[in-house]
Amino acid sequence: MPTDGPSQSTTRAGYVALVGRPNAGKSTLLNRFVGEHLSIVTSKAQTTWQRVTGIRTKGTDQLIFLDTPGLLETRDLLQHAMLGAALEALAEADVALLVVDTTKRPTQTDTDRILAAFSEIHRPLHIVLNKLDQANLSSIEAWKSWAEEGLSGQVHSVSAKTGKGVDSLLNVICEDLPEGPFLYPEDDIASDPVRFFVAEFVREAIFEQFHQEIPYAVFCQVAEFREKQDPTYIHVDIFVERKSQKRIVVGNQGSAIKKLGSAARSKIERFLGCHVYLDLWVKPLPSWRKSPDHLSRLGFRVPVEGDPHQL
Ligand SMILES: Nc1nc2c(ncn2[C@@H]2O[C@H](COP(=O)(O)OP(=O)(O)OP(=O)(O)O)[C@@H](O)[C@H]2O)c(=O)[nH]1
Ligand SMILES: [Mg+2]
Repeated sequence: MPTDGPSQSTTRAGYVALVGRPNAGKSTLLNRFVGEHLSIVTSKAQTTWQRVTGIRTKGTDQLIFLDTPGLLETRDLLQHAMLGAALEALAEADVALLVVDTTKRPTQTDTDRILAAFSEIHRPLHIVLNKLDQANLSSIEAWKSWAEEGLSGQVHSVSAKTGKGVDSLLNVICEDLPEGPFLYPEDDIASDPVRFFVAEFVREAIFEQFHQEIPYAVFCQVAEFREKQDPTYIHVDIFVERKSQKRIVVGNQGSAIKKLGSAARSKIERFLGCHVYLDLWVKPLPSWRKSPDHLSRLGFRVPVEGDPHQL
């Protein structure tokens, strides 16, 4: 029987960028929206270096979430590429989510970096006050006043960690999606290649195990992936900037890399759902964070003069 009113099959689909200062909880929120540990999360700032896509299909709505690196102060070319990735996702999205950490009060640097990024953005904006589970009332109030002064967007309070407030935020975002067909099959939750996630899980294990400069000087790339054998064979190159860093990552008689391999393998096996033989090779690639050639070979989009996605 034909029905009156809007067709039952009207669908909405769109891109939703998660943007904010480093460590605000963007990746935790993406994982919560999607229901899977897709984007790596650590307690250290600047964990996410590239855009990560997570997809959630909910009835007749499809949300394609874009997790992004934090809006940081840029010092080297890698950080310029990271900031560029965040601004590019923001420019492409249909809806913007600004995620802020309410366990800390807003600073002048927060204001400067955020307002600079959002100055040209004329999309529906939701300001997400995150870490509600750990925040004190006065800093939540400080962020609420901050939001009223600087930006026009709906304010929501959530805890990405516990999930509080996340479902109602999701429902509100759906209202801002443009009408249109789904952009991905309904069951898809990710669009990045499996190799990307594998390399990211090794990097997550590095962030957890090492401190000071090592996590920020290391990049991982899958060199070989043989899934037709059991266990699946995966060779990951771990690029470091200096030989001294290689010695730290390998450790005394290989102790550090053995521990790293075991932690990373568990993460990858959980993600792939199969047994894995993980072969980690540590290779010096001098000053890779500053070299346009190395960065583009490692998959970063290197900013050029006059790039619109730079501040
Ligand atoms: N208590 C609490 N901690 C949270 C919450 N959301 C995220 N965190 C923690 O905050 C830290 C940073 O979380 P991420 O999700 O990696 O933050 P991010 O914004 O993606 O950080 P970058 O990728 O570095 O920009 C981790 O230790 C998370 O466990 C939350 O709602 N409550
Ligand atoms: Mg992140």
